[in-house]
Amino acid sequence: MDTLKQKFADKALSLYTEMRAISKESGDKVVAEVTLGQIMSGARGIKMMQWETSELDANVGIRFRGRSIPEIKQLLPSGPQGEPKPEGLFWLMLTGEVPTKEEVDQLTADWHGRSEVPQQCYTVLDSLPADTHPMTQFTIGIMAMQGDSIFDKRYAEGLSKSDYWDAVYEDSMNLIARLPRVAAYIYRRAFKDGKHIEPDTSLDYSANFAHMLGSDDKDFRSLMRLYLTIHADHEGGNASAHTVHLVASTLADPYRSLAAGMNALAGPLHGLANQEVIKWIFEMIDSLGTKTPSKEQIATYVQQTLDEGKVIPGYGHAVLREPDPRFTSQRRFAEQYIKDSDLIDTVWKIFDVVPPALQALGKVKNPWPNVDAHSGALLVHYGFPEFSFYTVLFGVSRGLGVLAAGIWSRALGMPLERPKSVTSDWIKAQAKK
Ligand code: FCX
Repeated sequence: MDTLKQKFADKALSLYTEMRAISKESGDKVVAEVTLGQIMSGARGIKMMQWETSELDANVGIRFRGRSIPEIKQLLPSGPQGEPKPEGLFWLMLTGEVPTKEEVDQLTADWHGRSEVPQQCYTVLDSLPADTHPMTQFTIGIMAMQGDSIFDKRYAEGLSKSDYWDAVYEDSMNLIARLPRVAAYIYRRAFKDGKHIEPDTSLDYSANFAHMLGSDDKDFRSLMRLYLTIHADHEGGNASAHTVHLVASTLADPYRSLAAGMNALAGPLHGLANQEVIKWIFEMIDSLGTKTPSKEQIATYVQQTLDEGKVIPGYGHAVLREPDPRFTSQRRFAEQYIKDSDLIDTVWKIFDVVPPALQALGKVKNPWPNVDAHSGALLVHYGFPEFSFYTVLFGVSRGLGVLAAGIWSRALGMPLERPKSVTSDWIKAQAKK
């Protein structure tokens, strides 16, 4: 067994035993109340699942195994310019330990060794019109590889419950290894006339992904390391993570559960917001007739968007109540690496204008930017203006978190998820009580 798998197995076995005992001894303990308002507003704040890899604090933002984004930037082995490698985050999420540089290098090599994408995936993608939305292609590409599922095969042969995690681990590692190649294939066929670029396995996961997309710029490689790290996980309740968790709880294999989660990520209130942000900014620039709009012009355009009954993409969050540290880390990146970009200046002006405009509505719980408010401008700067592809980048990263969490779920023997629903009659009756 490789080092990562062995470390995980040791930790998971002892936590499994501990959790079983807690469930037996304290399973009846009441820990929370649920209001009618919560039931009627998308289950906000209801604690209803266990998720090992990260936890979201409304004010601090995401913590991966207890470490905030500024902390992981300090702690995790990094690329040459200091941005953390997502390989290290994956290790941390699975083991709770910060890996050494050697351990991260081993993981990079392991993923390279698993990264061959089966021909049928390319054949299926090639059968789709090239202008099929990249997220649709991504989900179909993942499903086209499902026949390779080790979990599926071993389950059919009579896999013991205690070995579920092992097969899910193998599928998850294979999928994570393959996702950048599938994503790059989609990008190059949709936007670069199908001129594909072979992987370079001398590079780390992120730099190789950047290379296959078509850029060997060292700053873009750094951006990819940061991007793939900060988008990976946001605790379990967000729509993509929760979907993966729910589908996997039926013992659907990682290919099926990840594909399901990617469809959730493709919604405009979730991951698709990263394309919506840049689309909205481009439309604003067109409408105002200037690439350097003033704050006053932006404020007028924001008001117009709100008056049309639309949301301002990239702002607001179901849990966060402060500017998203994932936004802030991208801003810091731009401050460090990018000089004189009108588009990035515009993103920063929007940051000054939108929060007071949303606060003035009196109903928006979080007027601050989320992760999607900044990423598009960075990608445009590095030569990737094709915004319909952006959510696929988010998806490659999100795969790391949700698949790591999925390995934990099977190792801890988590059961089929089945919360209770109620009808409006029940709600009316409760309201009268
Ligand atoms: N612009 C305009 N109105 C907004 C808003 C925004 N950015 N954010 C929230 N509101 C509105 C809601 O639409 C709701 O209006 P309603 O009562 O008339 O239906 C009201 O404010 C209260 O919503 P609130 O409780 O603050 O927010 P929710 O938890 O319901 O929704 C999201 C959270 C993220 C869906 C919401 O803020 C939104 O639509 N933002 C824009 C889309 C976006 O950026 N999504 C990406 C989120 C995330 F980071 C990710 O998953 O990638």
